[in-house]
Amino acid sequence: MILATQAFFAPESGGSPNADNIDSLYKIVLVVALVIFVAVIGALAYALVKFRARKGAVAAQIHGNTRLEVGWTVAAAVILVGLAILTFARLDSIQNPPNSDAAAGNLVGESGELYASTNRPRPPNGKSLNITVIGRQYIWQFVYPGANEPDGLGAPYSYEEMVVPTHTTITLDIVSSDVVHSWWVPQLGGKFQAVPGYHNYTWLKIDKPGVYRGQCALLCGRGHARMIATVKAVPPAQFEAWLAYQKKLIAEANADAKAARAKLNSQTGAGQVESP
Ligand SMILES: [Cu+2]
Repeated sequence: MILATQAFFAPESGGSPNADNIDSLYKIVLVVALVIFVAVIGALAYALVKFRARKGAVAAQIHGNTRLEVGWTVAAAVILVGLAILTFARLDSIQNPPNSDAAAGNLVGESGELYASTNRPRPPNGKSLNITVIGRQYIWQFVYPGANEPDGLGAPYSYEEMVVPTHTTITLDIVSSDVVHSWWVPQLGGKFQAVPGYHNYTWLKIDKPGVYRGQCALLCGRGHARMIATVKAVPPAQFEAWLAYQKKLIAEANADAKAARAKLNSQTGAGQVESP
């Protein structure tokens, strides 16, 4: 019951520290707001009952109460400033990733060596596993480190399901190849838009192996509802094996396509397929 109520009133969390910090910040604001709500509604209900219209009773005529008015203005301002300070104090742990744990794998490298950027969050030691998240109508593509060429060619990729190693700081570079999409796996942190021609950055760090689900959070066309996102966290060794296998599959598929192309190009006459 408590869990169900909590899930209804508070953001999802439990996957990554940034999501946990958003969740706890939300709950602090919620508790403060609840206390004020109960006090105000309680006072209102008390006044309604106590001073309700009665036969023969004459209402007292009150013209303001300076002490009370100054009191609730100052109290509200103090609460507001308090919450603002708390929010800014917590913002750092939401925006900026921590270092990977000692249990992280070998694939952790310098994060974001390709482009210098001021708004890309980095762990204190600058090392993370950087994954490019590409939104396109209507599927998410994930490009992992491990390119054969410096220009990124030959990098392993996957669609729909992002596989990540546990205990590792993952930085995400979110882009779009067509229209604006929105990357959001609630248990793993905040929502980030994938905007064509623009890079958005966030991060995640998962300690528990498991599957975390999300969905494109911005109406991006008629296939939007199918644009689901899954993040699967596995132990680092398993991730490295998966990545190597994925790379092998892609290399094999490319070799097959190359052979098929060569065969088509060598054909003449009616059998040759011309490009339209
Ligand atoms: Cu979308």
